[in-house]
Amino acid sequence: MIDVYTAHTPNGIKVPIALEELGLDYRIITVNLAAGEQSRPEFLAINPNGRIPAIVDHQGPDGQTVSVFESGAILLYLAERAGGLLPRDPLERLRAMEYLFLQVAGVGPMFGQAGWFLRSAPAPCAVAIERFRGEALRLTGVLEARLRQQPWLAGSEYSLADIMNFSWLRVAHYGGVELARFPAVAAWVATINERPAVLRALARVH
Ligand SMILES: N[C@@H](CCC(=O)N[C@@H](CS)C(=O)NCC(=O)O)C(=O)O
Repeated sequence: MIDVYTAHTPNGIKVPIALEELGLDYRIITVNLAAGEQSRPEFLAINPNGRIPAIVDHQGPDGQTVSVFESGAILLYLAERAGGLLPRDPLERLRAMEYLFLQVAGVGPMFGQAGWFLRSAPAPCAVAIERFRGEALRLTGVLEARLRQQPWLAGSEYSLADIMNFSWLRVAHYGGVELARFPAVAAWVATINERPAVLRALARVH
């Protein structure tokens, strides 16, 4: 059994989706972000960075209990544990890694900051909105170019790279990005939205 500490946010839905796709048993433990539960000592013992998602796998390496934080690390751990969501073809595997790290280092931070400055900043800051929304738009263009060439980010196969990026692009409007301008990304989001594993995962995360 895998305990998933999470909430219904772009980063928070990735792990349940991956677990559903891989057919692994898991239990959701909702972290109330508004109440600051991510900063409590018992949660910091699992993720010293104080962010969701994090997991505790009670059947980790050598049967030991292990905790993992950072969504990219968690999805790689789960993919290797279950033997899925990572292409076997070496070139496609490499592409999956590229788009996984593009999400972690680019798409997530840029959309996150764009959304914060657009919606939550205590005072308007036009230069920050221009910078972060501009980067979110540019990165969506990178995904658009890839998805015009290939059905999935790794290439021919759905992978953890799609789950990572989908989780942000399905709420692209949060970062001020209209998907009508990016038809290949919009079609890819719509396709992933209908996957049974995605529907099951979204119904379980609150
Ligand atoms: N790079 C991290 C980002 C995690 C993250 O920022 N999670 C947000 C929710 S989407 C969070 O926990 N926010 C709580 C806070 O800011 O205090 C990952 O991919 O796991």
